[in-house]
Amino acid sequence: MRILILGGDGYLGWPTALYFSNRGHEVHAVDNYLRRRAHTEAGTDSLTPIGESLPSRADAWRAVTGYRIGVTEGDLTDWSVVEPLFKDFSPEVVIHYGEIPSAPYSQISREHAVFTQYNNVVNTLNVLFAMRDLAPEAHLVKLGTMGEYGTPDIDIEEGFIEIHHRDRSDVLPFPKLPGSLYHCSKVHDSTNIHFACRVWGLRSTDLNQGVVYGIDTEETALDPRLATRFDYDEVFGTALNRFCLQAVIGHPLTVYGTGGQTRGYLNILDTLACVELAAMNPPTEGEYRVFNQFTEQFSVNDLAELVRRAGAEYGLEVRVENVENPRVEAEHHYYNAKHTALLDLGLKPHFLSETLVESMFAAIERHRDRVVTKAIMPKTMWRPKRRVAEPVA
Ligand code: NAD
Ligand code: USQ
Repeated sequence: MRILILGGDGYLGWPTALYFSNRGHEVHAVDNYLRRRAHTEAGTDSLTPIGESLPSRADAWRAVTGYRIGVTEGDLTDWSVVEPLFKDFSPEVVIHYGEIPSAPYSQISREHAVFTQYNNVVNTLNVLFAMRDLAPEAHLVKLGTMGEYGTPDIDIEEGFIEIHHRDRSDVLPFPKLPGSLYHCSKVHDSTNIHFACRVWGLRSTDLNQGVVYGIDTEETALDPRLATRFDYDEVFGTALNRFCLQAVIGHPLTVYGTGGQTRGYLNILDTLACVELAAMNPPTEGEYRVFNQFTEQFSVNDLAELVRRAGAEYGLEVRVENVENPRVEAEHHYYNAKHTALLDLGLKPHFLSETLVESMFAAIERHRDRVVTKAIMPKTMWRPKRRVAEPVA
């Protein structure tokens, strides 16, 4: 199949490009290096050294395997990039990772919030119009997030819920309670994609993904030049990846608040498997479906305890510290999210284990000299600073 991968230079996009290319698909990857620029501006970098550009990464892939990945270096908010891309490549599947993925980034300032929502919403709108006019039969596999639902006090369904109201009932989108302005951008995307399916007849799978962990995939492990990025800083690093790095460098694990926050998690290997299952089992014309993409749910305390235990086995002395929670989020809450659609399609999950955590310790140790320690502690606060009344002269 002809598979277009948007955000193909990113943590998940690059391994996805390799995965499909390795299975004989024609792959084209697009990126504008927004993520790399955000790190340069903040004085941080991926722990793992990554190829200097998409073309150089694609050259390395060709040298190692003989397979070719096409690339475009361009901004998806720019129609003059998106239109020729769809005209020339004529994708059958569009896998859309190409957004700002960070909740803290969107909470840094007004400018960061506006940029996050502009970037994510506008580039997805461009993709929808390109599909409507140039690839109406293609299947959009869009990366959404479990964080669109928030933590309601009821079970979370996969995208839709049957509501009975004053003697009538209907199946409607599950209510959304996004926890950051980044998560809000994903809700806006979902609304726009659902509209495009209902009104233009497009077909799409919205993958509401949980938090991803892991470093290596079958393909990235073939050669150091094929590594994907791995981030641990407060803005782009995610919980378990951060905890593993903190354990290796002897930094206390940064549990925010009391640590009861519970989320869905999955191994990066399962991200690839889920995206493949979605791509190979497309929805019908006009269908908008939602899969909850995670394999297990954990509290932050569960993760910290697992890393502490694995550290003890590995010979690391791991300390856990409850730091002031920079976010506004429930720390004690009910959480039970359905996630059976991908299992029904055949997903065989890689569950989290001490062995996996220990393999992450080993991979992190190889690059520990690259760690920027000052980027670890959280600085981005969700609540605005209180205004203090001006003293009366
Ligand atoms: P990432 O930042 O590593 O990858 C996104 C890529 O998209 C980056 O390389 C970035 O440069 C590119 N990009 C952003 N805006 C673009 C634009 N306007 N034009 C072209 N390229 C652009 O993030 P990731 O962790 O790989 O996440 C990929 C997707 O999965 C995101 O949409 C994210 O919201 C979603 N997601 C990630 C996780 C996770 O734990 N990593 C969990 C749930 C959902
Ligand atoms: N947390 C800590 N300590 C840390 C880092 C995080 O206690 O050092 C806590 C957070 O407060 C939160 C939980 O761990 O309660 C998860 O935080 P995270 O930073 O790992 O994940 P999040 O901000 O939710 O975002 C990540 C990805 C995002 C994706 C989302 C899926 O960056 O792209 O949308 O996971 S979900 O969480 O389901 O919304």
